[in-house]
Amino acid sequence: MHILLTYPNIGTRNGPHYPHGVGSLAAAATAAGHKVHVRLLEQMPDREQWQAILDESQPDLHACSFGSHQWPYARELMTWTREDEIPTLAGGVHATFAAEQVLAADVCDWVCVGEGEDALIDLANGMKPREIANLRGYDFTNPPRPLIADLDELPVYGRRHFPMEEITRVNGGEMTALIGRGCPYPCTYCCNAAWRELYRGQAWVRWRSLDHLFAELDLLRSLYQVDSFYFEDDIFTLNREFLDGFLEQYPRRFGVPFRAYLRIGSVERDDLRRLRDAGLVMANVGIEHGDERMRVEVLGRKMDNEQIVDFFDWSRELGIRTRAFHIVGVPGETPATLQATRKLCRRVAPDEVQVSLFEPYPGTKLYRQCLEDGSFKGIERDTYFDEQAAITLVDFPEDELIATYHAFCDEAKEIEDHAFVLALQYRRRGEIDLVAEWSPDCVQQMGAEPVARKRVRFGNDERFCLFTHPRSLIAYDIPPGRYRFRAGLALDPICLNWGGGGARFLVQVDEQLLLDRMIDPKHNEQDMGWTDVDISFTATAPTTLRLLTQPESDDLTALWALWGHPHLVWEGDA
Ligand code: B12
Ligand code: SF4
Repeated sequence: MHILLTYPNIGTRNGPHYPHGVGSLAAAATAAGHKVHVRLLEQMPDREQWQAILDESQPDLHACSFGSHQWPYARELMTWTREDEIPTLAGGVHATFAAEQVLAADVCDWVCVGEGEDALIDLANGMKPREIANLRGYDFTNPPRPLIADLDELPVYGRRHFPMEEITRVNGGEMTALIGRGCPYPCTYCCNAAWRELYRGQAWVRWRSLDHLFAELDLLRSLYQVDSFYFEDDIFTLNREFLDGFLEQYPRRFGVPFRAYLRIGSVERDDLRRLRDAGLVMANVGIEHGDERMRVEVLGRKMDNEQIVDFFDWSRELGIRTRAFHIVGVPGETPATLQATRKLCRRVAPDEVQVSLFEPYPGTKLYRQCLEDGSFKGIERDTYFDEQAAITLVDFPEDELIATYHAFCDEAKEIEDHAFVLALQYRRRGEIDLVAEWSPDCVQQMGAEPVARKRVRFGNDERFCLFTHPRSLIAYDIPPGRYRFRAGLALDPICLNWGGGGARFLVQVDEQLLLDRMIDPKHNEQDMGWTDVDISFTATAPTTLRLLTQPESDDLTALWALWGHPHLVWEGDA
């Protein structure tokens, strides 16, 4: 059977990514002998474009996967598919926990409640829908089937139905993977508690074996350019036995950096050190709320502010970058409690700050509560980074909440900048670090984009950089002395797959040209990564050191030049 698997990722602001659930369905259906066509939709097609997709794949079945924010798009796509009389199955987290709503819209034939691999295969194999466990129709609700207890039974899959080259390219060479499924914590805003409830009596939290995981990572590395991995599981460190094995074997077998989600309270400083030594370069963590009472009583997250502060301090000391998530406008929020979140965020200064407006997801405790107390407005938002709140708050007028949310988002940029400087202080190398010494006053000329500071990594080599869009001129006043100027020159990896040419990097002291170097990795492979330069010079009087970048040609497309860890080493008096 030809199965068209679709995943609308429209309006989420997430960018193209590999959806693990859809991948697992594609792998399972293919292994069962079916012909799978996957379409990841980043923009809503119009009716004609959708028809072209249907005509191209000629599906016998349309299987659509979506979360709550994407339900309105999925609804439209399924309506159009039905006009062509193609049977349609809806599945995923929204269909699972809002099955009534999906069926009430009357846009598909069946809904899959829960894990979908075997249900999809049964349907594709021609079994009667009424006999397929997990399926719901308009006049029947079949019993659930057991969870897949052993995840190693699932195929090791090379993701060939997905545009993986494009996905890894736009994500800077990062390849995502899962080490298991599920999370055991009771957070009231998250679907994990709902999944656990659905599968009560069974082990919702499961892990793959290391062998199964590593076989997948090996396969992915053999098929695609993988510079780092990103383990997108809810919490990476839950299974200590798995973790110990991973930390021991991963660096030897793979040796590329990785990123993961951690939970404050379930990792100590030494765990972080071991993770860092194995390659963890970035930890994603939920702070969610700064008011301890709200965090525990409303969100169901048992952790105190002291633990949160410790976690960020440890990470900074160990050189692990952090990305922290915050939710604003949760039930019971007041201006004072939101202020507490901003205050804590400022205190811990994550390297990346994400602020979102609360959304009550079907199946969660807070969803039920917001329905019962009448605060749920019932609006459809395609993202939680929105201009509208999903619920009405008694003590926080909506216009004030939205204004404070925006103020927090603006403040987040300042916090990230502060985090950059703090991280730099820990990592400071070289006697005069020109990234640390930099201020906007040093910029005497800049191109289409502002000169800024940025952390950039090629493989394992991350550097604090000056980021410029040629033509640019950055100047520093320096005292007399004998110096060495050292830096790594590169074009930002995010521009490598675009057109355009290279950049010339020039260093001048006292009008004397010390360096004139062209870097053009788009046409010259050996310019990929950092090109290190080391130049000696003497300044007999106070002088100006100038770092210039120039475009090679008039084509300035994606020409982002980096001075990686530029610094001066003091070698003595002139
Ligand atoms: C990894 C992850 C991501 C990744 C990758 C997304 C992905 N789809 O893989 C990224 C970072 C990109 C992401 C983004 C977002 N995420 Co997210 N994410 C997760 C996480 C942690 C794991 C998802 C996963 O891979 N599970 C493992 C796979 C195997 O399970 P699955 O996807 O549920 O699929 C199975 C079944 O649902 C079913 N199924 C799925 N689709 C279909 C279709 C058919 C036809 C059938 C038959 C069955 C079926 O079968 C699959 C295999 O068993 C979950 C939390 C969780 N534990 O589920 C949150 C979660 C899915 N995310 C969530 C949210 C809110 C988001 C964002 C909106 C956040 C944002 N920044 O805007 C976006 C939305 C992106 C999108 N287009 O949907 C919510 C969704 C809540 C909801 N009701 O919609 C969750 C549940 C977390 C939470 N808060 O509770 N996410
Ligand atoms: S710890 Fe994270 S993934 Fe686990 S239940 Fe809480 S919010 Fe969900």
